[in-house]
Amino acid sequence: MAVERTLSIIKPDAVAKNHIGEIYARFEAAGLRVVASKMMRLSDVVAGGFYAEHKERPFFPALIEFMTSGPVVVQVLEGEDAVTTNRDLMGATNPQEAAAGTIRADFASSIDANAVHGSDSTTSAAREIAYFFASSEVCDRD
Ligand code: IDP
Repeated sequence: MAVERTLSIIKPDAVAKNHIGEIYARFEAAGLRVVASKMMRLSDVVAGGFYAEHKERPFFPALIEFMTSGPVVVQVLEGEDAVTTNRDLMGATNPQEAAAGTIRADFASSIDANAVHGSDSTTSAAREIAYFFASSEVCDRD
């Protein structure tokens, strides 16, 4: 296993329901360290650029409307196999299909409002981390 970094977003529904701390506790219990973090409200342009790969999908307008509906918390997580570890913690995209005990099973209400984002590969992680953070904003914790 290798130490990796991954980009995580606590989406507007989970922020509105005040689940930030509970979600951070799950990252930490799984051995992931927060090495960068900020709360922000995404503009249409920033949310659209982040999800550009989904631009032609029918759910894209609803996705952008949702992601801009309230503040999000964006973080870089670091740890052994961080990309897969975080995806396992998150559970399936549709919370009705997410395994018991995952973040989406416990905190998400629908496929639109599904509590968290996590990079799906180390390649995506590198792009997504650079999208939100300057390298000076990501801290070494060794
Ligand atoms: P992921 O977040 O599990 O990686 P992606 O396929 O990358 O899932 O989709 C990005 C986001 O777009 C999802 O988290 C979800 O909020 C939304 N989404 C994906 N598929 C659908 C759909 O079929 N209907 C509505 N929203 C969707």
